[in-house]
Amino acid sequence: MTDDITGRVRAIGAEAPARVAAASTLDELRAVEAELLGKKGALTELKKGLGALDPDARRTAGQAVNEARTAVEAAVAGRRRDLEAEARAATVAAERLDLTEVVGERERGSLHLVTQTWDRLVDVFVGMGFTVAEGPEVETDWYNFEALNIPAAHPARGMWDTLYVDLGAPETVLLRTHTSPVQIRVMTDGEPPIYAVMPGRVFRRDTADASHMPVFHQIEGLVVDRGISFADLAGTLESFTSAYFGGAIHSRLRPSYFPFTEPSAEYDINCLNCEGRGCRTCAQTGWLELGGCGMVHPNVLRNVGLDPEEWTGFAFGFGLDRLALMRHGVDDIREMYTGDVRFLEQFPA
Ligand code: 2NL
Repeated sequence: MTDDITGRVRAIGAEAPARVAAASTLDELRAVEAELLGKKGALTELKKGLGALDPDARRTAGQAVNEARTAVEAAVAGRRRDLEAEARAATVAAERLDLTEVVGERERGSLHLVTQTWDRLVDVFVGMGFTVAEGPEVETDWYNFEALNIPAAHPARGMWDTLYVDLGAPETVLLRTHTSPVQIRVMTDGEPPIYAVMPGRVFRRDTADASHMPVFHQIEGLVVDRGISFADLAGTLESFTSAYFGGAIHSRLRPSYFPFTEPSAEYDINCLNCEGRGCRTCAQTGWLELGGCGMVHPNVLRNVGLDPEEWTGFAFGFGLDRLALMRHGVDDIREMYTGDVRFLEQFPA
């Protein structure tokens, strides 16, 4: 009887670690704990039998019960710690929030096609020894017309549909219709020799269509020095043409009329599409008109206080937007000013 109880108690104590370890959840562990240590558990049941034993056997068996109890309690406590840690780790993993964010690559803009064209033109002229001058966009009648040999009553005024500004006497303050007033300012404020280009925004009272905008851009050039001839003008424009468009593109001058130059000429370049062979772009002529030019009119030189017997010069001018359109095969100038990113993105730089 004694051996029986003590033996069974010891067996329980020996089996306990394996049974406790087999519990894979906290609920299972509680069940194992109850089976071993609870009020109706195995050890409690065996303990009830101790009263029937003789004192020596009772002491031995009682000691075995206490040892078994201690061993079971330690095993349960250890397993509980492990299971609780596992449960906490599972909760943390399940409730984990990903607070990181993938930040897309930053998009880089680019300069507008007009600005790119402006910069390249200036680069080429600076490379040829010209300086760059800029001036006001709101001008007076003198700088925009009078000084340029275009008197008020002159029919040539009709060449420019002018936007007047409500300042001073009627029709005396205006939005410049060309960059030529800057050339008048350069000649008035400085001394020859002058080798300068003037890029800038200009304004005409025009309805927007495929080839006209009321606001557009020009670049003009001016040379004033001693002994400047028409050959210098032709040579300068030919050098510019091959520097800007490449060696396959050449220039030609055709007689024309401007009030501020005499003689005057239109400035053509080989068609950029067919390089002069003839195609639909140039109506089979091989040539595209880029701008105008001529020898500075003696009246203009007098107007800025220069003696035409001492100084001669040439000037030229062309549309910057028009040039950009030709160069890139764009068929509508309005594309330049609607700010549609699908158009602008085609000219990254
Ligand atoms: C064109 C033609 C031209 C000029 C501009 C000029 C300026 C002064 C004196 C003489 Cl101060 N001439 N500039 C000369 C000839 C033509 O421009 O078609 N521009 C878009």
